[in-house]
Amino acid sequence: MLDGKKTLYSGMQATGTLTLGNYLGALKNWLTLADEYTTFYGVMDLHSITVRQDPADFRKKARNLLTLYIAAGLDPVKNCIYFQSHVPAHAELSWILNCFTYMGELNRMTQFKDKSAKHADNINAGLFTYPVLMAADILLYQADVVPVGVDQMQHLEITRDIAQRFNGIYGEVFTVPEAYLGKVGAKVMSLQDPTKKMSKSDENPNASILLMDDTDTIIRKFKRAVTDSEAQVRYRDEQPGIKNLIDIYSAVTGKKPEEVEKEFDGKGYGDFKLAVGEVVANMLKPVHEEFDRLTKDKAFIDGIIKENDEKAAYYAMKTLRKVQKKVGFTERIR
Ligand code: ATP
Ligand code: LTN
Repeated sequence: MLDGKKTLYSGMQATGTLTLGNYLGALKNWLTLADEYTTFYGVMDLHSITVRQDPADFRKKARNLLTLYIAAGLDPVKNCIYFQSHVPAHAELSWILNCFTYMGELNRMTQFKDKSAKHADNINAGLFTYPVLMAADILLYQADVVPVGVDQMQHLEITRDIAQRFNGIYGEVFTVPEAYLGKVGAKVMSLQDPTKKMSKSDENPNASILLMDDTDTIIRKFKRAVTDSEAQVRYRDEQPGIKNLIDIYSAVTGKKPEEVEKEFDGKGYGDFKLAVGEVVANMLKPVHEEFDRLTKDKAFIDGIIKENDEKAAYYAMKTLRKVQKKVGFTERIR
């Protein structure tokens, strides 16, 4: 509890380019949370190197992600937006928590299994202990709530288990976090295979709308979206492609699926796809403009980085010192 508010922690890996799925499913929902919570959002660059990165490209992507958080509307004064790698306490607590996590627990993680299959030539120890670092992220800030998608629930569960195990031995050191289930988070599906989620690591460029795609590209990708031959805009499981487009249209416009069905009653898929493309492009236009403006203002972004790094480090250090004392490390002499 900071300033009488509960604490919220979340973040995204600095890999790939954000998709419409990341935006509607995560980022957009973060924008209003600062009123109710003390919020921390990391650019999770320590996690990113569990998969090989090209240094120059990675540096650019990480900074772009932080800039995009702000361009999308996260106020960097109200929200602590920072780079995970700039706060050494993450790596330090992660080591300590490694010693309170069992191999058997980590072996059960489905993300580890998936990523090892995908990167069979680089199954490194970091990939295996990824969830311990994630637990350190969350526990350092004594987070009460963590907004994550269903894919990350298993990691949140292990975070809770580690926290409870540690508290069981040393007393109430960590807040045990809960998953934050906000408004029904849109699950955006691939435009080429509506049974799969839209993902930034999809090889087919037509499957995902990237947050930085221009209007023409967005409209073209929606026009090519895989649908069906029913020729009616109906919200039903039998038409997963159309259902996904209705979900996207609803998430952007705030209209209910029934209202969308009515609006496009009797109209063809071509008209509907164009309309979806247009509302998405219009939603993203101000984000693009703000991103371009912020990218040019190096001094402003640098200032935000410096200020928020310090703020994050202050809170993280408080927890780390407490943990070090509890486990019995010798006190520092100053
Ligand atoms: P990758 O393709 O590299 O696995 P990803 O696109 O799935 O990545 P993450 O970085 O794992 O994205 O997730 C960042 C956040 O965005 C998470 O909270 C996740 O739940 C959310 N998210 C990702 N994809 C979607 C989607 N298609 N629909 C809704 N939310 C999503
Ligand atoms: N593993 C998460 C990213 C992530 C995260 C966190 C999310 C790393 N540390 C702490 C919430 C809290 C992902 O892949 N989406």
